[in-house]
Amino acid sequence: MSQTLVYGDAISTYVRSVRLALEEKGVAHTLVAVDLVKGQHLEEAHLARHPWGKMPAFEHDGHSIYEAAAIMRYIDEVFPGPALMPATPVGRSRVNQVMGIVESYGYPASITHIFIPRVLVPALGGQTDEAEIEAAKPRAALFLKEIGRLLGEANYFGGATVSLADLHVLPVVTYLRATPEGLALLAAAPSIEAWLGRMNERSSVHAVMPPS
Ligand SMILES: N[C@@H](CCC(=O)N[C@@H](CS)C(=O)NCC(=O)O)C(=O)O
Repeated sequence: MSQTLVYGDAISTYVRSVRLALEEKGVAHTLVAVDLVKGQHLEEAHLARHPWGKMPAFEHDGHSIYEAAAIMRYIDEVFPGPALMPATPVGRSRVNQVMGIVESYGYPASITHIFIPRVLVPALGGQTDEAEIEAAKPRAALFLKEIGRLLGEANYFGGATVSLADLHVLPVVTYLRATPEGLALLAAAPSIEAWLGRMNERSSVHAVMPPS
């Protein structure tokens, strides 16, 4: 039987997105622990899987991939279960656009420059750079505004059913919401708050992102 392996830390947003895709497809997988806080992603064993020193890395049937979006698209195409990409080119372009926004703008603003300095740095005994957070807030606000605009009146980013875009956005917005700055920004984004409520009812989310 072929093994499905995700290398990474359960707290990582991108590891979570990949595992959410596997859960939505109903695919059993093994999470091979790579401790983010201990810096194991920069050790030789992990650099052999991911030369850029990031997570996740993924293996299935002897095929190795890194880059969360590429892994998620592979999962959607290879495994049976509900389609996680829309059937139309317009729908797929919307999903791909939202995934690109997460990677290029949403993650850096929300995680790198707000969640990490506000939550992780002090938890590890460091000093929060308040100016870094202040500077990131307009970008995080624009992220929420744009994904809200792209969601429109739909229940999910790809339309009526959950898509890879929803699974890419969710861990990022969840961590953003765990900061006072994110909570305030989300108060001004009611459609994203409502979407979060829908997403948080899913069994995949309960499996991969237990409330902390
Ligand atoms: N472009 C990569 C980004 C992955 C990434 O940034 N992962 C974070 C964890 S969520 C990481 O490995 N951070 C470690 C570091 O930057 O040192 C992907 O999409 O997989």
